[in-house]
Amino acid sequence: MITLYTWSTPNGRKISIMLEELGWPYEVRPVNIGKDEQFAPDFLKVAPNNKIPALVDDEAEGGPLSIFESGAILVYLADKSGRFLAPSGAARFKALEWLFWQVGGQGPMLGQLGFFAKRSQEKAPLAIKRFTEEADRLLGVMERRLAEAPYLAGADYSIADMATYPWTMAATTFLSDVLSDSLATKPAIARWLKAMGERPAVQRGMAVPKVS
Ligand SMILES: N[C@@H](CCC(=O)N[C@@H](CS)C(=O)NCC(=O)O)C(=O)O
Repeated sequence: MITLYTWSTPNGRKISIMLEELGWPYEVRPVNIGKDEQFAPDFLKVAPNNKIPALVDDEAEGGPLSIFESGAILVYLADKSGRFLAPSGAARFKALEWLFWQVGGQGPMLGQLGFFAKRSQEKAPLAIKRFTEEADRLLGVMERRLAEAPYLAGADYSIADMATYPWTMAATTFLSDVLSDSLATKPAIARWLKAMGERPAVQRGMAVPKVS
């Protein structure tokens, strides 16, 4: 059995999209980060960085395995299933390149923009300017890539797309008042968002966890 510790935020949904694409059964353990449940001692045992997502695979090779960091979890599931990431060669590294770009760049920068422009009571103009410009630059990088290839890794849909979709959706919704001008000039991202959003597994993954 696979257990996914997650919340209704972009980093968690990367993994529920992948699990839905694989069609594997999994148990969802919601970790309400609005109520600081990510600091509970039991969660710390599987996620020492106190952030979702984390995953436990009871049937891993060699015994139960817990993994934190969305990129590591996606690579684990891709290697275990043999899907959505080439086993070797250039295609594998193209996908990993864009996966690391997302995990180290697009996600954190949009996250900081969300904090300074939306969630913080105090408005810090320099921080908002800095992260708006960086988000715009990263969306430009993504636009150029998707203008030359159907998916981030190239011809094939991969874990890099699954990682990037939830944060790009946040750019079009939660962050739309800061990023709508940037997105309006990016037709390749719009085409990719549409294609991604039409996948039933992506739709199901984006609805995890069910929060009332
Ligand atoms: N680099 C981590 C980032 C995870 C992350 O930032 N998760 C957020 C939710 S999207 C979180 O748990 N935040 C709670 C907190 O910061 O206390 C990953 O990719 O897994």
